[in-house]
Amino acid sequence: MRIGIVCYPTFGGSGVVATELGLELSKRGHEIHFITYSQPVRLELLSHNVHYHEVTVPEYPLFLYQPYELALSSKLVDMVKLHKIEVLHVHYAIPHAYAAYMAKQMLLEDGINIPIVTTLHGTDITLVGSHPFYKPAVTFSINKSDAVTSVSKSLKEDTLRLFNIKKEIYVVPNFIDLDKYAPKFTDCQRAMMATDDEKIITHISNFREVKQIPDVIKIFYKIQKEIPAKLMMVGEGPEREAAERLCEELGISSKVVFFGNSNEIDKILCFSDLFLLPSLTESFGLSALEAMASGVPVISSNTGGIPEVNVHGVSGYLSEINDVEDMSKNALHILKDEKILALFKRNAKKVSTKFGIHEIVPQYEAIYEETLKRS
Ligand code: GMT
Repeated sequence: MRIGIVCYPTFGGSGVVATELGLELSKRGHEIHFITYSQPVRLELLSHNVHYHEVTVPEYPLFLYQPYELALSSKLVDMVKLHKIEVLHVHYAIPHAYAAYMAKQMLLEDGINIPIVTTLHGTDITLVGSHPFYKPAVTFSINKSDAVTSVSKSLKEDTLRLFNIKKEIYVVPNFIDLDKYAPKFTDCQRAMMATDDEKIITHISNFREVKQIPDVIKIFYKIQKEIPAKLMMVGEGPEREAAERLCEELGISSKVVFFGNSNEIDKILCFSDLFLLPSLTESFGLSALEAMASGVPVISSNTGGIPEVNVHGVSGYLSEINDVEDMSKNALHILKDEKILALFKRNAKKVSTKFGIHEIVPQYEAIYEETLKRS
């Protein structure tokens, strides 16, 4: 199939999933066209069946807000016609599902009926999409999609609760290329980060409020009071500066490394002992899955789709949101005993195999085929 993929090209989970999906589909023989405003960060290699088309929005002083949706829908029309794209798969409803619907209508004028598959990722529903300013447009574009998928059961329930949805929502969980996380680094370069007796704790996110960054620091503060430990903070976002200040106030700056955004999280996870994800809400928690695939147990909040990924008492522990005390206690339970740590590491890896790329991607292929048959 010739498939157009629309996504945010940044480090966020939805863009990562869309990119990994496109790359895997290309390996399975499909022709993939990424259509977005810059080359997706995980799209390192373009090949004969992986193409990238940039959406440019010319600046015009009249506009306070440059009309990205308009530029995107026009680009979609042009690319569908030029490359004979058969299906459009849009990741993150806002504004992608809306722009795709407009493109579909324009293409119908030329006798082309392109199916639209919309994948809901989380904040497009829970934090942004349900805002009254966006809700009618988001509801409309979900209902007008030819197929709708969500990355967890929890997100499906949230969508049905928050919007008046008339379409079936298929749950297609996020996935991971387990081969990428096979223990291929013989030298993990752990020694560069910590001494042998120190445990390495890691957090990876976009440092937004929803990630509860102060909780990450507070949990680590309690851990390092009991055992030698280092904290790796990976990612960039609005809460980073405050987090660095909090580390200073608590006198733990020398034990915390802020990496910024990284394309090499597998290398960082390779030397990590524990992953922290105390989010307020999380439709899936792709970073937790990436940690588990590297054999890193997860201490997380019990919210949204996280319990569908992190199995309590097996791959890690779940606690109530903001229960720093419980999360620290669970973290220390795992970290203090080498045998328990080894068991949780093995378990985390095992649980992650439920989400292997080769199991999940065919589910998307089946959805594309079904929408094509109907169009
Ligand atoms: O986590 C974020 O804030 C980024 C956001 C995104 O769309 O890029 O992530 C959402 O989609 C990911 C991929 O499906 C999920 O793993 C994340 O749980 C989800 N984030 C939230 O629901 C907060």
